[in-house]
Amino acid sequence: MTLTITAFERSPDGGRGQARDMRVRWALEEAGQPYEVRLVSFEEMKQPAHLAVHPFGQIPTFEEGGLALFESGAIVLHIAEHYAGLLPDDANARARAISWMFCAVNTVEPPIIDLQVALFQEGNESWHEQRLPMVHDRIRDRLRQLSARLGDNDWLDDDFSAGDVMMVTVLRRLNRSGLLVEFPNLAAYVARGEAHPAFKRAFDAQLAVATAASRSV
Ligand code: GTB
Repeated sequence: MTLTITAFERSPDGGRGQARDMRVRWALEEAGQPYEVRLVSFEEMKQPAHLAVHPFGQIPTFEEGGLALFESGAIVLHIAEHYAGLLPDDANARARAISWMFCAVNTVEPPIIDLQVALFQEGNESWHEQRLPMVHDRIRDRLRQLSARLGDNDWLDDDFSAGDVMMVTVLRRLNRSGLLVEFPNLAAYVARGEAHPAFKRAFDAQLAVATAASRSV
């Protein structure tokens, strides 16, 4: 059965692997599952055909047989539950890995999204300069707590899991902020994730799309 995901035809990040198809690609690479990618433009995302799969007109989506999914966290969880390598067998360890997945999107990612909004949508507001330090500090609070929990461990729980796929891709969104380097164990954690061959394959695949798009301008 063909497994198809969607991604930006022209990602605004130019191939830095920041869009949320990256976490889905990485999970599929870890699981060793071949997949096809349907590239969509911003216009196509808002058309009925795409809205039928994604009610909010966004990427990524996942389609396999009669199943169509949206929400990157739900897609990664589905992949992790159906293929080996991303969730432990032990029931308690599995539940903890899923907690980390939710933590990544529900606790750590929201203040990071606030920063992207502040930088890319509020830059011309009169209060932008006053707001920015508060946004940075809210992220620092989360990073401090996460850093304390991670300590000297390689991964969030004992073994690498879908929780790490989600958390590493969320933390990578801070790559250009300078905030991650304030927490050396978190920077090293992200680097460990990025060193996974599966991560590299996923990264290269999305970069190839961006490179082809830039050539076709
Ligand atoms: N909660 C959903 C999920 O986790 O799947 C959020 C999906 C989402 O925000 N999708 C974005 C999208 O489709 C792409 S990933 N946006 C188009 C739209 O809403 O019209 C967010 C994203 C976009 C670009 C960068 N970047 O350029 O660095 C980074 C992240």
